[in-house]
Amino acid sequence: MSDDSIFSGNDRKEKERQMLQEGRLPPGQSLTLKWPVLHYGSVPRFDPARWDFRIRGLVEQPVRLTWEKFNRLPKVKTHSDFHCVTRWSRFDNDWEGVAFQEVLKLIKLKPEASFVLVHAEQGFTANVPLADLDRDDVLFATHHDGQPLSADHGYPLRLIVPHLYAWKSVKWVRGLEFTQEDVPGFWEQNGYHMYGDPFREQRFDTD
Ligand SMILES: Nc1nc2c(c(=O)[nH]1)N[C@H]1C(S)=C(S)[C@@H](COP(=O)(O)O)O[C@H]1N2
Ligand SMILES: [Mo]
Repeated sequence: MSDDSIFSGNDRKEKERQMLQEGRLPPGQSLTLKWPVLHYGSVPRFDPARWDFRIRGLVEQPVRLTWEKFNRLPKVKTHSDFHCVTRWSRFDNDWEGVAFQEVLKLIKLKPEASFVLVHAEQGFTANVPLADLDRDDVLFATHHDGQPLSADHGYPLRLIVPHLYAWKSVKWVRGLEFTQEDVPGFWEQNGYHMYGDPFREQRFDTD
């Protein structure tokens, strides 16, 4: 983004140069202090009475959690950077929510489970290897920088996978499907990379 008033042009360029050199800013990214909104489709409405979180696929027993149940799971706080494939990065985000590893405790995986198709409202999906979710910085966030998520940033619940491009950080998340093979999600079917490591610039399926 080129219109952050808090950064004057030279300060930003200098900081970007330094952060790139230190390996914190991925190549081809610019720093933003704002938080752009990006998604396909419209912002879904949240109905706590009908919302559920479903875990299925290669699990011994499928699980369905109501909002009340999900929201009562223990919470954690994390601090991480966020990198969008459209070339902006937002540093130092404070997230609060339910750790992915907390949700894993609710199920017994079948040994073949190796990938996850993350499901959201309106049929949106994203695929992530299980090992990339089973990390202590991955969570289902309810809060950002001390505030409840706004509707357009994913309220009431979004996934945060800080080490991959942000299209894997699924907003309005509603469930997980464990698979043996890597099944392409929404953006992955539309030309984006299957894995999406920002530090290797894995933007498109041709990268
Ligand atoms: N459900 C859903 N989640 C989504 C998307 C989407 O289209 N639908 N877009 C992704 C993309 S491309 C990005 S960059 C981030 C943006 O998150 P933000 O709008 O909170 O900045 O959300 C991701 N999560
Ligand atoms: Mo994105």
